[in-house]
Amino acid sequence: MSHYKIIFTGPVGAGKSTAIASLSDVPPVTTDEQASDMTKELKPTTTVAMDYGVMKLEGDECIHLYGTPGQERFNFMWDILSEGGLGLVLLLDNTRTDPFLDLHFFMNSFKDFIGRTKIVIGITRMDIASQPRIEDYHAQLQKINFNVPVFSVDARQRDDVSVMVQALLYSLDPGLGG
Ligand SMILES: Nc1nc2c(ncn2[C@@H]2O[C@H](COP(=O)(O)OP(=O)(O)OP(=O)(O)O)[C@@H](O)[C@H]2O)c(=O)[nH]1
Ligand SMILES: [Mg+2]
Repeated sequence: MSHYKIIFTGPVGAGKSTAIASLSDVPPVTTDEQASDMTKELKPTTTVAMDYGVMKLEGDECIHLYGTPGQERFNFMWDILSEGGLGLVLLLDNTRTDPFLDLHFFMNSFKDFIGRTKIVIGITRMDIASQPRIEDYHAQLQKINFNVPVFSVDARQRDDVSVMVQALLYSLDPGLGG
């Protein structure tokens, strides 16, 4: 039996907990607590430690899905959760004030991890804000010499999340994407 671990990260409200819940084949573990400060204007709860879910593949293989808290004050969890991870899903909320700032912030925060693994990026809430466009994210990534797949995803839609994760798995091991 093979086990693989991938990490979901990104800013508050990008949809990490939602995406893991959409994808998981078992009831997800969440550590959401009532939000305080600015976060509660966005949504009632926020992840304080981690999310966890499992995606079953064909045969005995499964992918362990770990989500980080978005809030920077819990960033000590980012390294802990990344340990042993094979790939990263970076979710960005297109309605945030400056999604490119978020992009660069997370690419920099996870640069060591990204250096050793593979990454895919999912842009959420494009139904609410259609700008910036996917090609604008590609242009930003080119500036920092990254060629990363970028998907438009609604974290509530299992199929959207699944396509993005399959692309990541395929880039890790063409036998896995299925
Ligand atoms: N309209 C719209 N809503 C979305 C989309 N993707 C996710 N959401 C909603 O956005 C919210 C995301 O919340 P969470 O999943 O808690 O976000 P998170 O990234 O885990 O946030 P933290 O744990 O606080 O860092 C949920 O209410 C989702 O239903 C999308 O593409 N469009
Ligand atoms: Mg969360």
